[in-house]
Amino acid sequence: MKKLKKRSWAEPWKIKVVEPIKMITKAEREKAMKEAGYNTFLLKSKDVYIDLLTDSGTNAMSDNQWAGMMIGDEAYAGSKNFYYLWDNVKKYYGFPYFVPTHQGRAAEHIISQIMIKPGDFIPGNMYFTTTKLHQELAGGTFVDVIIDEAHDPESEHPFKGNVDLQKFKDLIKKVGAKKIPYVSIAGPVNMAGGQPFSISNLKQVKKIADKHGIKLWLDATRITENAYFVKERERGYKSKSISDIILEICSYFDGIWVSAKKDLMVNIGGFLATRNKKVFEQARNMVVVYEGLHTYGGLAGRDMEAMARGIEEMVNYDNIHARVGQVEYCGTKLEEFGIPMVKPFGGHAIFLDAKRFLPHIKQDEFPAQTLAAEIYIDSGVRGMERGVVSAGRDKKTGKHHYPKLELVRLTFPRRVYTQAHIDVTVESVAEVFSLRKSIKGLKMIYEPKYLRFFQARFKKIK
Ligand code: PM9
Repeated sequence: MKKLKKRSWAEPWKIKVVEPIKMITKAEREKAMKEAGYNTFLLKSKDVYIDLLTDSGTNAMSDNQWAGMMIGDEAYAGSKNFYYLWDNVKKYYGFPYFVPTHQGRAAEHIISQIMIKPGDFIPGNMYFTTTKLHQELAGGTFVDVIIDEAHDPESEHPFKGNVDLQKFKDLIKKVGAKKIPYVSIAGPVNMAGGQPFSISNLKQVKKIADKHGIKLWLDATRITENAYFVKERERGYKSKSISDIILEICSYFDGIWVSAKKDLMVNIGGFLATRNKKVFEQARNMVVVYEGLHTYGGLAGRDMEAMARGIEEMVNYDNIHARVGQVEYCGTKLEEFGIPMVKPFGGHAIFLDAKRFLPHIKQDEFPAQTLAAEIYIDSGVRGMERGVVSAGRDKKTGKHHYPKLELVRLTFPRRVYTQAHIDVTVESVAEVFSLRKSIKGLKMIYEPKYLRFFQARFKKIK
């Protein structure tokens, strides 16, 4: 008789509403990909079978969140949903002041414009596309001070999101603390593969920053995942709740910005929150220029209600355990086929290492862009490029940035797909891996000015 080795876990929810999906034929997928210029962002969603493009705004809301949508108070000013959301931001993130925005990058825009002066430098634990662009548009220069291990897909460091303290100190020495308005920390680090920072590293960063009068700001978009990894991996946190860990992390920061489209499991929304009254007053004034009145920030009352309820759900341990567990399930299955990936597996996605997957394709022929397109053609599974295309060009030389990490992200929307969808995805990646030697790279034929990965077009190299 087969002996039970370990007990399985299951998602803490059951499915009440379903949205039909279907797989179109391979010939149709080839045509769709060509028409989309080999850019998965340009595919029509009706042509996608399993959509792992992003976990942003693609989540399944709970019955409780949908019920909340029905009590949306759509008053132009002072909606009751705004006050409920504000209360939850205070309670779960620990900041007294709060400004809603329609999504994360709107909050990044406001914070960058308030905090950064032309000529400033912003150290951070690896760039994120929209964050860095807003810092640059405000006249700043982003400086990567993440530990070297973060750029190595094979390093098994448990906290690859940590700041390299020496790199941070060197920057202060080089440019002077006055030119560093804040340290821009993200947790987990999206572009590094969803890798967390540790609280002990954060405390050390804070100590150096305090000594020089430099503030810390946090991109808390997926902070629940970072808190989960701290609980699992950092000494002293095992018995703490996710909620307590988030509150402790936030206590080291002057403020945060959040894309609510991730942790909060809503389809739209964002916000910034701070303990700095002056920054708050400025942000509250700027939001009326770009988003709408400060009590709705470009959102409907019902959206804010769903966000407020989403915060309460995101801190539920079983929820976050199932979420990260799904990513781990996918990674473990892929490992059985010898697929090269970023290790350890991240919180929101599996990142395929395109450099090792397609070693015969040079980085300026876009291996990750190519791989994302090939997986879609094989099975209708849509992932996204996180490599040279996402990294953009050097502002001074005009040449491509060539990041060490050339990755395809298979991102899991929260509460959307089952293990069977993951099995289909794994088999597709394995199939493409078995045919990898015959795959040719791409040539870029159209490049937009900003965030080119969203809209660039490519053609196949013959
Ligand atoms: N992240 C993602 O798919 C959606 C757009 S970029 C492909 O990962 C962080 C850490 C993010 C993020 C968006 C934003 C911007 C800020 N910080 O998309 O504007 O991952 O709500 O947030 C995406 P918004």
